[in-house]
Parts: sequence; structure tokens; C-alpha cells
Amino acid sequence: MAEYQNIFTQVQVRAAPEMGMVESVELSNRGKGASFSNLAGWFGNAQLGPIYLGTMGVISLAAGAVWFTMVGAWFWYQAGFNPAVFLRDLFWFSLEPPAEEYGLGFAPMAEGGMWLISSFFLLISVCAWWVRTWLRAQALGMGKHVAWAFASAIWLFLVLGLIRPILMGSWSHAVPYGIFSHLDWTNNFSLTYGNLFYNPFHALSIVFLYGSALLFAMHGATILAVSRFGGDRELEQIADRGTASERAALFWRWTMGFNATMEGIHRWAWWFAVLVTLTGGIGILLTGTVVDNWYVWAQEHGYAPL
Ligand code: 07D
Ligand code: 07D
Repeated sequence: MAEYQNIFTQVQVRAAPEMGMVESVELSNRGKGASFSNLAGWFGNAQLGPIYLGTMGVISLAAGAVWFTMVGAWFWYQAGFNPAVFLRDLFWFSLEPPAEEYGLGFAPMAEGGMWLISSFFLLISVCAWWVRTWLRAQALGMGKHVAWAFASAIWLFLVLGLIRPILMGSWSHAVPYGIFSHLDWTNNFSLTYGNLFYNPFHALSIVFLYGSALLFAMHGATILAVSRFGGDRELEQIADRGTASERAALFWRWTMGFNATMEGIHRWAWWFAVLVTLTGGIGILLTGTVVDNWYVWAQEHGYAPL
């Protein structure tokens, strides 16, 4: 028996699976069984399932599978239907959007038509998954914080692949589906519009991205450091003296003069993460629509040398 347990070494309980609440929750779409995994137990809860599929889950997975299959079929075609080439060049294949001259119209299948149709399914898939996060939270009487945070990521996704291409008048401005091709697209985007580093919203996005990593490290480390006092259980922490919570708070007040609260640290985390893609989406939306060259813009606004 371990004398000191933390999240990695805790005893993994094996009993009848916990099937979750049944009060005023739709049960017909929920799986009937659950299993246990030692591996899962080392990283989180050992119980797998029951999973809730539901209409939105089915729509999302089906549409996502269509997108994935279309992209895969295109890669397979690019590989000349050769399995060895397919595996060797997997990261270099790319399903590209239509060329500039097709504007917002349709294009032949091999010249962007595939990209257009598959994008439609990706859009359905991502949106249905978002509705799912909303509905599952609602069913449990929870706030909609996860759905709103996911909406921020979807905002950047929509700006990149839908809103900005429409404002620019051509699907050619959207992102291709490929591992390295989407990196090339990102690099070209920066070069085309005069260095994205001079876009203040890109800078803000980076601030929140780095800040998210820093906050996550601080919070994760703090809670682990007091897990020996039960800090990971976050219970009975508010009123009592000498608790894990109080030590965690004192640690930061002693080291930097300020501490977040047990609730507030999660608001910090939520806002930092949400602002990465919220500010990022604004930055991308302005590029090519309002600002053609960020370096010139920065010169005009007095922070790049003339
Ligand atoms: C760890 C959660 C799990 C998710 C994973 C991603 C797919 C794509 C598609 C084969 C943190 C699953 C990937 C389903 C398969 C095909 C066609 C999330 C975690 C593991 N990118 N990007 C990656 C996407 C953009 C950029 C990796 C998606 C913008 C840079 C992966 C989108 C720009 C780098 C990936 C998207 C951009 C990457 C790892 C959508 C500017 C890397 C992602 C829908 C923001 C890194 C080879 C990861 C890499 C990387 C997916 C958009 C830049 C393939 C789905 C257009 C600079 N991107 N990306 O772990 O290794 O995310 O690339 O918007 O260096 Mg990207
Ligand atoms: C893409 C949100 C959409 C994703 C969704 C997920 C699926 C898969 C499957 C689970 C990532 C859908 C998922 C379908 C499901 C499974 C299996 C989030 C996305 C909805 N940059 N840059 C950023 C840095 C440069 C460029 C953001 C750093 C260069 C472009 C971030 C550097 C050039 C864009 C950031 C750097 C350049 C960005 C992205 C350093 C290239 C964007 C934040 C140190 C040479 C994007 C305003 C994010 C943006 C973006 C960081 C350099 C280009 C903060 C640190 C100068 C074109 N860059 N960048 O969360 O918002 O993305 O810009 O050099 O579009 Mg940049």
C-alpha cells in the first residue's frame, strides 16, 4: 500500500462502473456499459464510458469521416495509388483550394472542387461538435464555459477558411489540407502581407499563447506541490487554516506578492486561452482586407523604421 499517493500513484478502484446521474437526463443515447483501463487510470480516470453519442455526435463523426476520407482519397490519388509512396510522402500531399480565377464559384473536382466539398463537411463536423459541447453541458446543468472557449477556436478556424476568403472574394485564400502545405501557407501568408510580426493582433495572440503555457505550468505545479496536503482534491479548502489551498496561495504571495484565488486562477486560464484565438482571428481578418502590408502599417504608426 502506497503511503503517499498522488494522481499518478493512487490506487485504482475496481467496482461496478459509475454510470452517472440519471435525473432528468436523456438516457437512450448513452452507452449501456463501461470498462476499466490501467493505462487510462495512470493519466486520469480509469473508467472508460459510458459515452453519449446522440444526434450531434453522429452528425459530427459522420461529417468528419467524410472530410477525412475525401482528403485521404485525394492523397491516395496523388500517391498514384501506390501504398509505399502514400506512406513515404504522406506529410507532403495536399488538397488545395481552387485557384484565384474561380473566385467564390465552384471549380472542377481536381482543381479545388474536392477542397470545397470536403470543407463543407468539415464545417458541419466542427459545428455539430460545438453544439454537442453545449447540449451535454446543458444536460448536466453546467455553465457553457467549454462551449464558449471552443467557440473562440472556431472563430479563428472560420476566419481562416470561410470568412476571410469570402471577404477577399476567392476561396484561393483559404488554407490547404496537408501537413507541410498548411505550414507553407502560413509562411506565405506572413511574407505576402509584409511580415505578420508587425501585426499587433498576432503579437497579442502570442502573448496569450505564451501566457497560457506559463499559467498552466504555474497552476499545475502549484497543485501538484500541495497534493501531499490534499490540494488535488480541492475540498474543505476555503475556511480552514493550514490547508493545501492556503499554502498554495501563500507560496505565491510570498514569492511575488500576489496570489490568485482558487476560483480566479481558472478564470485567468480561461481568458488567456480564449484570447489566443480571439485576438488571432481579428488579426487574420484584418490582413489583406483592411491592411495590405503590416510592415508599412507599422512604419505609418511609428514603430517600424522608415
Ligand atoms: C494537441 C489536440 C489534438 C489535435 C491534433 C491535431 C488533424 C489534421 C489532416 C492529414 C494542438 C489533429 C490533426 C486532424 C489531419 C490532414 C489533412 C492540439 C492538440 C493532434 N492546424 N500548425 C499542426 C491543424 C493552422 C501551424 C499539427 C488544424 C493555421 C504550425 C497538426 C487546423 C496556422 C504548426 C495541425 C490548423 C497553423 C502546426 C499539430 C485547423 C496558424 C506546427 C497541431 C482546422 C494557426 C504543427 C506539421 C496540434 C506541426 C502544426 C492541425 C490550422 C500553423 C497537423 C486541424 C492555418 C506553425 N497543425 N495551423 O498539436 O507539427 O495542436 O505541423 O484550423 O508546427 Mg496547424
Ligand atoms: C488553428 C484554431 C482552429 C482549430 C480548430 C480545431 C480539427 C481536428 C481532430 C481531435 C491554433 C479543429 C480541429 C478539425 C479534430 C482530432 C483528432 C488554433 C487554431 C477549430 N507565430 N501565425 C499564430 C507564433 C510567425 C502566422 C497564432 C509564434 C511567422 C499565421 C499564435 C511565432 C509567420 C497565423 C502564433 C510565430 C506566422 C499565425 C495561432 C514565432 C510564419 C495565424 C494561435 C516565435 C513564418 C494565427 C494572428 C493558435 C493567428 C497565427 C504564434 C511566427 C504566420 C499565437 C510564437 C512570422 C498566418 N501564430 N507566424 O491557437 O491567429 O492556433 O495569427 O516566431 O493564422 Mg504566427
